[in-house]
Amino acid sequence: MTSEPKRALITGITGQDGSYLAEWLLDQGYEVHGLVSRTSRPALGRLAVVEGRIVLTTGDLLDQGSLVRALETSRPHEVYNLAAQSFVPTSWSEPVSTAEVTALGVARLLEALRHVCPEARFYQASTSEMFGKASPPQSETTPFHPRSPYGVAKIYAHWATVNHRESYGTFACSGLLFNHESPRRGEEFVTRKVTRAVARIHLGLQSDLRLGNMDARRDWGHAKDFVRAMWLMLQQDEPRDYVIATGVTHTVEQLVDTAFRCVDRDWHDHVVQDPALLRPAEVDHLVGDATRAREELGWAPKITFADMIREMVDYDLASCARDAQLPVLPPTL
Ligand code: NAP
Ligand code: G4F
Repeated sequence: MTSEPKRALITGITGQDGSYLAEWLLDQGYEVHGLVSRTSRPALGRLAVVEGRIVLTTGDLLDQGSLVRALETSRPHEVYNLAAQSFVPTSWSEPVSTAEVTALGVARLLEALRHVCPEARFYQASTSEMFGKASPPQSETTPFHPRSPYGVAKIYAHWATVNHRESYGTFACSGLLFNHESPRRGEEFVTRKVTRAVARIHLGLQSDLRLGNMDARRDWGHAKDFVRAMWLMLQQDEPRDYVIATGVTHTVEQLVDTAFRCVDRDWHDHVVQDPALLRPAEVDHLVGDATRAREELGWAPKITFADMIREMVDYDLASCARDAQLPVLPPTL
């Protein structure tokens, strides 16, 4: 007798993490459903790797009825809420729409969950941006001090998740994830902006790279490692919140240096610091203490920072050359 597969609904499936999580869950034997908006088409490219193997449902965190319908259709055992307005600078230019999606969107989804499938397990994509100004290393017990409207919205979503668990006994977890990157990272985030620029400079398609604060420190891991942690949280006996981080921090300048070295170039010849790219308030230093995740989930990252940057530069070299119809030359030529 064959048992029915577990079903998961992923919001934000067209994003970086959504695509890796969909792959991971398919590998675990899940039936994977994804929430997409009517305007998601440009981002669907990330899902090429899982095309034909997932079920897409239209819906939006701004629209309560669409969330109810998505849950009724997919009847999930697990819901992963990855959808958000996730780019920090946009949260200053659009603080209200950021709050509508990133904060209130979670309240709408939790309410829908409570009525349609209260037994489903729930994962909320929380972030190290919530720690903001708090001194490193940051752990589950570090008090929040957000430095952007995005961080503020994510704190609402975090507490909405915790409160839902405490009020209704929901199996709801908040994953406090530090920065994680990959070749599927959006091009506006600093790692991908840098690796794409390195590729384009090496191919002669661009001469310089404009950046803001190069002193900021981030704890950068690989998205592939981090989505595994999301899944592990929902497989435990009891729901808890976990910091997920590598415990290793680099400055933006070290990131830039690592990426330019991949093509044997000196970043000083190409990088221009642009005051227009500085933020109204900065998060200076993030480094996570993931002891709880290591001890309770058995989670540890497998991919190093240097290997990840190399993978991203190689990917961007190939894709930029393909787009420009150029041959890819070895870095030393
Ligand atoms: P991402 O690439 O920016 O993806 C965001 C996703 O949210 C996209 O699929 C987007 O869909 C969807 N979305 C935006 N507005 C929506 C709405 N109104 N209704 C439904 N879906 C909507 O983000 P990511 O890097 O994969 O991150 C995943 C989650 O983890 C986010 O919540 C982010 O805030 C959080 N997080 C990320 C990191 C990190 O370092 N990557 C660290 C901590 C936490 P379309 O583009 O198709 O509209
Ligand atoms: O890559 P970033 O834009 O990521 P940020 O702000 O840390 O946020 C990301 O990680 C969070 C987890 O901590 C997520 F919750 C969030 O959704 C997002 O995925 O910027 C990283 C650092 C910042 O200090 C920024 O000031 O890089 C600095 N930076 C310097 N020049 C730049 C640039 N960032 C961007 N995007 N573009 C620049 O030109």
